[in-house]
Amino acid sequence: MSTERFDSTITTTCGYCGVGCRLDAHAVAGRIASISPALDGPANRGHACVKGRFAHQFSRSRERLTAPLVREGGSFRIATWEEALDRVASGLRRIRDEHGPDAIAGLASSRATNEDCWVMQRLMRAAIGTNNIDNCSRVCHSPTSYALRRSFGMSGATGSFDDIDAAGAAIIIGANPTQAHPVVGARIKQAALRGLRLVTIDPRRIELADHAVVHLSARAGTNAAVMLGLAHVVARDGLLDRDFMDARTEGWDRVEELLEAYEPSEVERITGVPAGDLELAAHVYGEASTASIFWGLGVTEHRYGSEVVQLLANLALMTGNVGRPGSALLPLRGQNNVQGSSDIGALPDTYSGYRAVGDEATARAFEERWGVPLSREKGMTIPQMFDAAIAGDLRAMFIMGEDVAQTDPDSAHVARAMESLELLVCQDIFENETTRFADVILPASAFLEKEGTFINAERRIQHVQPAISPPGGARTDFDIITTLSRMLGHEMGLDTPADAMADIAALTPEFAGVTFERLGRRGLQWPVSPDGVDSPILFEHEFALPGGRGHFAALPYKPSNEEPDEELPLILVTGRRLEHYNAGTMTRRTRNLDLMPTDWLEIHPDDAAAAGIADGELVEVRSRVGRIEIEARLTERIEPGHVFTAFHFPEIRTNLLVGAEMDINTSCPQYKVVAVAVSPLGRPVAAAAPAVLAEA
Ligand SMILES: Nc1nc2c(c(=O)[nH]1)N[C@H]1C(S)=C(S)[C@@H](COP(=O)(O)OP(=O)(O)OC[C@H]3O[C@@H](n4cnc5c(=O)[nH]c(N)nc54)[C@H](O)[C@@H]3O)O[C@H]1N2
Ligand SMILES: Nc1nc2c(c(=O)[nH]1)N[C@H]1C(S)=C(S)[C@@H](COP(=O)(O)OP(=O)(O)OC[C@H]3O[C@@H](n4cnc5c(=O)[nH]c(N)nc54)[C@H](O)[C@@H]3O)O[C@H]1N2
Ligand code: SF4
Ligand SMILES: [Mo]
Repeated sequence: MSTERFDSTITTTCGYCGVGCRLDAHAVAGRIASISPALDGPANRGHACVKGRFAHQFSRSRERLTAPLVREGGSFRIATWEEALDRVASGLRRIRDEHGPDAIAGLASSRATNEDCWVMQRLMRAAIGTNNIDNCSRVCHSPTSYALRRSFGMSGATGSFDDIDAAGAAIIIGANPTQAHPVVGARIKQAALRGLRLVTIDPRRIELADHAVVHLSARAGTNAAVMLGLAHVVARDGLLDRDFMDARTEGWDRVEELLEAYEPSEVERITGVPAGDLELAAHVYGEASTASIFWGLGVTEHRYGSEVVQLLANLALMTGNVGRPGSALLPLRGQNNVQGSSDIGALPDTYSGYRAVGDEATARAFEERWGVPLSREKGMTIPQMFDAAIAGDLRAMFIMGEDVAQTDPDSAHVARAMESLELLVCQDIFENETTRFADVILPASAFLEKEGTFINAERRIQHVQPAISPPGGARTDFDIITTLSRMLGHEMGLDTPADAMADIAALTPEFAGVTFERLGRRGLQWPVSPDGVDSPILFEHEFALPGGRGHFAALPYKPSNEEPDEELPLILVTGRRLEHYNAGTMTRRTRNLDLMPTDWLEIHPDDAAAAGIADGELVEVRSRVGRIEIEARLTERIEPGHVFTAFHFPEIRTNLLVGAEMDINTSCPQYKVVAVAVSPLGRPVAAAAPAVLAEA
């Protein structure tokens, strides 16, 4: 495409998923005219998906928030920035004075930049005085972060997407890359066509299963048994890398003992995976000279999600498949900047670089630079915040870019929490299910409208640049938060996002050498040394734990406590669709709505027949905590006993069904196993309204 017709072209980073595609955003008359993939993007190499490339019309949707809104009685009215920010600052000040700083909590947005999230966590810690700050990593890959820190000592992918091309074999477990990380999905598919030997593990026959040597259709919730079974066969059949294990690991003895119980036949009984398929998969991984593991939420969003990630790390340690090109552990981190929002410390228990808030030396360094005393107490996680709100202990929440009322589990419980707050401030680009409960709504800017950095799933810090300006009176997240901090008496002294990166670099060893100039067009993978050298591969010579060794974890399989029974005989699995993104606030305001105007429930023909359900029929789905209505569609690509849907449409309200079960170590919700009953309603499905784009 010729660029002569555009007023400007800016290279920036996609604001949807964690692949981190570099995009050329072309503007005409202050609007995005088109987006094309940057040829030199290190993750995307000239490719992009239907979201990054085409889903940009939301930026000038007539429904964008362009002025602050304040609640007056039962409705909202437009307010000046001065009035709205005054209301926020005086409300926060009053609650802090009357109930203490821990009566206030904030959420940083993993859709926003590192610099936005940095000032947000600094607002909570330094201006308010609490560690009550969290981000959506809690409901996503917090188990990955926890487990990688325990097994290896650092919370990030051990390699890069380029490892796809150097790998002889790969396991993809609980991830659906062709839908959720499409450019990586395409790279994996291309590699498979060239000979990469794939193992896929999923209760659904995902697209990449068609390119796999073997697909293991394990029952949802049984990943631990599958991983222990694979490890059993690797050990039994002499596929261990003894040199690597001796030189670089510890804790094998207890694992070796544990593995005895996981004979393939026993694993078949627990998981439904045929013993022969399990053995084949173990050999595909164990015999390759380079082998990588990719995983997603089908691993983490479970009661024992963090333990399963430790078992993935075990398998890599047993075979020496870590720290080399082609041998990587690659968690497919979800949001464009969920890696970054966590790295920079928008978490209740850690400062940037995952250093504990109780660590005296770290806390002192922050106090010295910021000039205020800081709390040594861990703050609340997102689910703890909701419980505390209902109990009356949490009085105010400041939510920047997260639609908790749609996307967090047990929507009825979340709604109760939101209603219990004295003050709810939402800072977003659209009204959403959560802003309904707000007292003040602040209009912010989307990724196409601001400067900063995102960190993708391969730890790559990439530059984000504005292609257009914010609409109407909307301001950048950075501007709003730093202004508010000033009003609360903490002047951050950060005029630009680049200043915030300097603050991060000064306080965070992994970011020591990061500046916007140094990022260039390819970005830098942390840790970045003071002279600017980055780290595409971690743990080449030693792990980041005391003593330098990787840690085996002896963790047995335990069943989830959300087992189906006679009343609720099916397992509901929830996840993603290609065309839409999470709460859908953005993609539902683009032509992607034409591609997918509404959602449906996937059900196996055998289960449908047993329940008397025809293809296309409206059904009721009932769980222990809620019910929804949705159209059923029959498919043989799902394992009998399971049904599947996504959560992108507020009118469907999938999360009314999900209960309070969560990962035992990180409180990541168990979105992936919900016992349900499905029954026909005998009413026709209402025709979906035709997509109308309200562009301003
Ligand atoms: N199009 C699109 N892309 C997105 C997003 C989006 O909303 N839309 N969201 C982004 C975000 S925030 C994230 S975190 C990522 C998520 O990316 P993924 O983790 O790939 O996405 P999911 O579809 O949630 O889940 C992946 C798979 O896990 C499987 N699964 C469920 N339970 C189990 C189990 O017990 N065992 C095994 N082995 N598999 C299981 C499901 O069947 C599903 O196919 O995607 C990101 N990219
Ligand atoms: N049933 C079920 N539920 C799930 C999941 C599942 O697998 N199953 N997955 C969970 C996971 S992994 C995740 S990550 C969550 C995601 O859930 P959310 O984080 O709630 O979803 P998003 O749609 O990504 O975006 C949140 C909000 O950010 C706003 N926004 C976008 N960009 C910006 C910005 O630059 N600044 C500001 N201030 N706002 C912005 C959007 O308009 C939107 O309202 O959903 C979780 N919910
Ligand atoms: S793959 Fe992810 S980062 Fe790339 S264009 Fe699509 S949504 Fe954006
Ligand atoms: Mo996520």
